[in-house]
Formats: sequence, C-alpha cells, structure tokens
Amino acid sequence: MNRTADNAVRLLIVGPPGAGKGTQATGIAERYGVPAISTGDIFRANIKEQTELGKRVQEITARGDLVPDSLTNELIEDRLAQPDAAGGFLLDGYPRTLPQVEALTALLAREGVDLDAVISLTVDEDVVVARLLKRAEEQGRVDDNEETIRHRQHVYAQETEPLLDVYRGRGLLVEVDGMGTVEEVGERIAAALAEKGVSA
Ligand code: B4P
Repeated sequence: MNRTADNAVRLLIVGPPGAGKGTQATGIAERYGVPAISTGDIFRANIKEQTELGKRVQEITARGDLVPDSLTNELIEDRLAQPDAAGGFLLDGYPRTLPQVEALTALLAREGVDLDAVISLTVDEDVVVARLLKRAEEQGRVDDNEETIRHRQHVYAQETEPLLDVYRGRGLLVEVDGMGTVEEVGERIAAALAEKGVSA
C-alpha cells in the first residue's frame, strides 16, 4: 500500500536495547506501508562509509552513549522531509531523550499532524543481555559486549524510560510484552495497534 498524507500512519517503537525494536520494525513498517527509520541504522551506515557524521558518532556509539540531541534531531528532521515519509513512518530508536520528544512534537505540530501510537516493548534485562551477546557472536557489533550492553541498559533507564510517561499521558502508549518468538511479539503488536484503532 502507498500511503499519502490523507491516510498517513505515524508510529514510534521504544524499548531497551535488545528488546526487539529493530527486529519488529521491519515487519510493522511492511504491514502498515510506511518506511522504518532507525537512527541506529543511519549512524551505523555513516560509520561504515566514514562520512563526517560517521566520524563524529563512531566513538559515542561504541561506548553505548547517546549521540547529542542537536545532531540526532537535525538528522530526523531531514529524514522526515523525504518524500517516502509523506504517508507516515515508523521511527525505531528515536526519540530517546526528553529534548528529542520536544523536537519531534514541535516538528509534527508545524506540519499540523500527530503520532498515532507509541509501541513500548517490555522485556527482562537478563533476556536482552543474552540476546545481544548472541548478536555479538553473529554480527560482531562493537557495542555488543557485556560491559557496553549493561551501560546501554543504564542509559535507557535514565534517559529514555521517562518518555513512556509522557506518551502514556498523551494517551498514545501501547505496551506490548516483548518476550517470546519474533512472530508471537509481532502478532501482539498488530493486535494492540488494531485495538488502538490503527489498522493496516
Ligand atoms: P540502536 O540501533 O537503536 O540499538 P539497540 O537499542 O541495540 O536496538 P536494535 O534495534 O539494534 O536491537 P533489537 O532490540 O531489535 O542504537 C545503537 C546506538 O546508536 C545507541 O546506543 C546510540 O549510541 C545511538 N543512537 C541511536 N538512536 C539514537 C538517538 N535517538 N539519540 C541518540 N543516540 C542514538 O534486537 C537485538 C537482538 O535481539 C537482535 O540480534 C535480534 O535478532 C534479537 N531478537 C529480537 N527479538 C527477539 C525475540 N523475540 N527472540 C529472540 N531474539 C530476538
């Protein structure tokens, strides 16, 4: 389906590192006919290509720290201005801080639009650490070692978890249990969005 501004669907997926955001994002984006936009993927692609942006964020992401808000906000503003985002989007890994929430809210308000739902994936910390250590073996991502993984969980709790209250307060939050197989979690997300009135 090619969505337009008239039937746009605008979604976020939030969860601790390893919760399955990136994994689920592809399926959700396909189902709803919108692009999945992952700030983590954009940073990794830039690091691989050794662009100016890539060089600036390389060490920050390797440590498991967050890239400065100004840089990330600018990146998203440019990305959402691309034609393929006119019919909506699924943002994966953005916003991650309260200033990023404010920037996104202001950006959408300027366009006279709002989010349809914010999917929050919940998981046990030990399970996510195990998942990421497995990914370390398979893909060799530099930020997937135990020390950095624990640090990223801490950064999530400090910086990102408070966002959930903001979106809950706006009536946008859809909480989904992220434990189980990829298919089971995907079905739960689809059912929860349908219940919220967001249909494919
Ligand atoms: P991300 O790319 O967002 O990294 P992540 O939190 O680890 O999530 P990812 O999507 O990769 O993993 P997923 O949970 O799907 O960010 C990387 C870095 O970029 C950040 O640390 C930060 O430095 C920077 N950054 C990104 N966005 C930023 C922002 N907005 N502001 C500032 N800095 C930012 O999956 C993990 C693993 O679990 C996979 O291997 C997957 O196969 C497995 N898995 C998933 N679901 C499963 C299931 N149900 N069962 C078993 N395994 C499963």
